[in-house]
Amino acid sequence: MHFLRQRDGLRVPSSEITPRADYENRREWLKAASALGLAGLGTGLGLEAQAQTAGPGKLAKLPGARSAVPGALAVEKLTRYEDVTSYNNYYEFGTDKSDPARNAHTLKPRPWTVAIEGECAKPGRYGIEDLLKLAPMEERIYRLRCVEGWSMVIPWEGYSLAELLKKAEPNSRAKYVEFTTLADKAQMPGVRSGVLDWPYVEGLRLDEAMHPLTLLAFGLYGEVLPNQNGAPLRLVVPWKYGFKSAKSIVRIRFTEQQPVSSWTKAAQQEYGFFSNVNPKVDHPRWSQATERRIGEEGGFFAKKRATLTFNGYEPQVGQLYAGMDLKKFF
Ligand SMILES: Nc1nc2c(c(=O)[nH]1)N[C@H]1C(S)=C(S)[C@@H](COP(=O)(O)O)O[C@H]1N2
Ligand SMILES: [Mo]
Repeated sequence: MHFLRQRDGLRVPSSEITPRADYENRREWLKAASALGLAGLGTGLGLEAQAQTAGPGKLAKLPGARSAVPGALAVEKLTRYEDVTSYNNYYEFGTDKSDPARNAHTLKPRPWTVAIEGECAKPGRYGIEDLLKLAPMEERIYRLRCVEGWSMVIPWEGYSLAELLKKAEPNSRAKYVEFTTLADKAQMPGVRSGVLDWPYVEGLRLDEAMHPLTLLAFGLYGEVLPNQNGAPLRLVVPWKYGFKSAKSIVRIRFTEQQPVSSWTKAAQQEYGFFSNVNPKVDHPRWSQATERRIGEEGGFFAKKRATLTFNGYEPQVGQLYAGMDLKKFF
């Protein structure tokens, strides 16, 4: 099924089976909103929260209220669930795009614990059930741009990572946040290969990690994350290349020094610490000016989209990098 999100925030499945009650509710809400002079205020009001992206009914439901965070709802056609869950990068399960969907059934997302450590007043360990209840679940529609030159538009369920980080009360020495993900040979066949230096480690500057758009995701399409997409919890940092969005996180550490990410370790000249999506800074081996939207390929005539600075999130995150030379700090 394809879903369209229209400018007014209405979401219409292409099969045109929008539940009638939902539609009626919305009409009522629009009437009420215009009476109050609220029309055109956009997302995040009243009945918006009722609209959910229909899931495929494969995994446990995980509904999220439509997010009110500015920029959190991309107005774009969603990538099909089938594509989101069968075309993946998750090297712990193999390096082919089809490997994670085929191999990740051995990942055990329960029980699961995330350790919070380092430069903070309240380190601790959180079980997945507590994390699910830590803050209200929101639905966010983000563009995800892989450094390889493809992109998707995915409805995620989760909440701002800041909700969890602030509970730990980072101290004045905390300048960065390091994320470590599971590396278990028993569950992950790819960890026996030397393709990366396991475990997979990523990092963000503290202000990037605290930005409301930085999402701690537990689900997609209204259901819990499929294993291949990083169950039971992962990051989604929409203005950065996909590899910054670490899957199946087991440890979060506040640090004074800039963390060394697995991809930087593998090829320092190719994968910088920031890795903000930037059409003007090419990867040493290929251009980053355009991208291919998964599901839109048209063979020989495939249309390429222009890649946007900060993946289109410049209004929200541009000021984080004011005065920085983005060619140097790539
Ligand atoms: N642990 C871990 N996280 C990871 C990766 C990985 O190989 N291992 N791949 C990254 C890359 S390169 C991308 S593009 C995204 C892909 O997320 P998706 O498969 O859910 O689209 O996950 C990122 N997170
Ligand atoms: Mo990627």
